[in-house]
This record gives sequence, C-alpha cells and structure tokens, in this order.
Amino acid sequence: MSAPNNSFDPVEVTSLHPDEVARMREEALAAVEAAADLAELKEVRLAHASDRSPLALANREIGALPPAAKADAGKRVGGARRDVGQALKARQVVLEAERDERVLIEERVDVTLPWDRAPRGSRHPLTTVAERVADIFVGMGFEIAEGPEVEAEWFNFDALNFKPDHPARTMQDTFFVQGPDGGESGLVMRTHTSPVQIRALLSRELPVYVVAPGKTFRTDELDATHSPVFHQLEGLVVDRGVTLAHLRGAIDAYVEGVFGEGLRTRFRASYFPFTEPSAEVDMECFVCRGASVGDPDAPCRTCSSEGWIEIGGCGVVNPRVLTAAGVDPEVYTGWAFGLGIERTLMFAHGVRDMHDMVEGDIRFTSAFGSEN
Ligand code: FA5
Repeated sequence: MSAPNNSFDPVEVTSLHPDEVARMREEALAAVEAAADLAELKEVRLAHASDRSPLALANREIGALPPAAKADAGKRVGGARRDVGQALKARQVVLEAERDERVLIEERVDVTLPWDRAPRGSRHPLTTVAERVADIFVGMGFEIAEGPEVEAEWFNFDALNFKPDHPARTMQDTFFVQGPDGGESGLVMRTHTSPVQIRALLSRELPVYVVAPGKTFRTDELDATHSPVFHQLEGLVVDRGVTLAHLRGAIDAYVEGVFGEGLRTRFRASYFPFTEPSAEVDMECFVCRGASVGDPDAPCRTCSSEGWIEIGGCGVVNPRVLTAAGVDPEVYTGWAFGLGIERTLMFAHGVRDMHDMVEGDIRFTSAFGSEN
C-alpha cells in the first residue's frame, strides 16, 4: 500500500471539491425526487448510491488525502451520501404507499357482485334418464355394451336376419352413408341399437348379459312423438336355459325402477326379424292406471284413454342371429329388448312434445335441475 500523499490538497481533487460534492448531492436528491415509481427509484439507487455512484467514487479518493484533509473531506462526502440514503429511504416509503393504494384500486374485488350470474350447466335429461335406466340393469348384473353410430349394414341388418329385400330395411327408413366416390359405402347411421347385440356376442365370452344405451337415426320427420335422432336402450341376454319369464321379470324391474311400484306390463305379439317370437311391450298407464278406458268423463292424455303405454319391442333371439354371431343355438338361448329413451322421458316426466327435447332451450333442461 502506498503512503498518504501529504502534499495532496483535497480541493484540487475535483470530485472532493465542496462545490462538486454539493452538485453530486443535489443531482442525486433531484433524481430521487423525480423517481415516479419503485422501478425508477431502483435505477436512481444504482446510479447515485451504489459502489459505482459518483459519491462512492469520490469517497474512495479520500484514502489518498493527507490525514489533515481526510476528516473534512470525509465529513462532506459522508454527509452527502447520508442525505442521499435518507432521501432514498423516504422516497421508497412514499412510492410503496402509492403502489399499495394503486393495487388496492386496480385489483379491487367487489364482494357485493352476484357470484352466480353465469348459471351452472347441467346434463341433458335424456342423458340422465338413459343412465338411470341403464343403472337399473347394471344393478341386476348386466354390463354396458357399446357400438358405433355409423354402423356396417351387415351389423345393422344382415346379421339381424333382415333379408336384402326385406321390407323392414325400408320400413326403418335408413340414412345410408355415401362412399367416397358417391356410391354405396356399406355403412348406415344405425337405425336401432340392436347391432350392438351382434357386436357383444362376437366380442364377449358367453353368457352375455348386456345393456346398450345409444343414439339412433331414422329419416323420420321431427314431430311431437318422433325425431330423426333419438335414443334407445338395448338389452340382451344369451345363456343356457333363459326363458321369456326372465325377460318379463327384467322389463318389470325397469318399469318399477322408472315409474314406481305396482304397474302391470303386457306383451303384444309383434314382428322383428331378429326375434322369434316377438312382442311389443306395454305398461299400464301410470297416470290413470286404466281408469280412463271407456270413461269419456275422465279422459287420459298420457295413454289416450287406452290404459296402456307402449314402451318398446322385445322377443326371443332368433336362432339365425345366434348363428350369425357364432353362438350355437342348440346350446344357448337368449332374449332381447329395445326401449325408446325419449318415450321413457316423455312418460316419466310428462313431456308432451319431442321438439322440447331437441331444440336446446335451456328453460326446458333447467327444469330438470343440475343433476350430473
Ligand atoms: C326396434 O328398433 C327394435 N330394434 C327393438 C327391439 C330390440 C325389438 C330387441 C326386439 C328385440 P322399434 O322400431 O319399434 O324397434 O323401436 C323401438 C322404440 O324406439 C320404439 O318403441 C320407440 O319408443 C322408439 N322410437 C322409434 N322410432 C323413433 C323416433 N323416430 N323417435 C323417437 N323414438 C323412436
């Protein structure tokens, strides 16, 4: 270390000259005052109070002064640095207070605003009804099966014993899917959930106990009781020794689960190519319980005073269907049913017009609550 230079005069060191120290102090204090926010103040601190600030550099010069001059210069520079430090502190307090006030205003939350202005969504009642119906069968040990909505004609018709020229193919008024060249694709929008019967038999071990809820399509016009897109719930049992009595029991359990206890059901002979014998399933009208039949004074709008409501089709699985799905009809027998979900919703909740179910008016769906 070199010894102090005794001939060194502080006033000749520019940075230690009282005027210069005063100027640096004034400049620093002005910059502190001018800092508009905490970020600017940080810059000012770096420029005027850091180790590289003019006052800090001047302070370093003091070491080289003769001892007699040190105290005076130290007092001057130290005082200036202290003033700048205090000014920075004071400005910091002011700017922090300003920032807090601004944040409180900018980020304020009006706790008096209503919190539920955007109403909670809910699932469509058709979905919840379909799930409730499926649950009834799951509770009896059935599994849920699925199939595609765009289905191969073979699954939708051929495997279900619809002959190529069978009137039922047109009876079902099918949406055929065009092939890429505009010709036939061999695909249809499935007209019922019955093709899932074949898919379930091909993909599962026997015995099979499944229900298949899903969307179905027909070229029907939208009216009070029909929609071109609607939903069915298919049921299929294939096992050794199953009988129509089991089918009747399963249907009764469905009716009781959806509509309540004590309603009778009946089978009316019908025709489906994939069941033999086949039947339409009716349930006793849950509104008038048959009391309106032949009583013009007490007509029933739910069953049109017929006393019975049709809820779907059913039957014993045709042995040809079992064979198409690789099941030996000599060993196994089965039964199946197909229920209309829209009809179930209409009857269970008194919905009079199918338009309400498909037009997406939330005044309709919200009446069913936000069940999910
Ligand atoms: C069938 O679709 C058969 N696959 C049902 C079946 C399954 C029979 C298994 C035997 C064994 P059907 O065409 O009748 O059958 O239709 C069944 C139900 O679907 C009808 O009872 C009705 O509730 C409903 N449904 C039919 N067409 C429409 C439509 N356009 N809009 C709303 N629901 C419909």
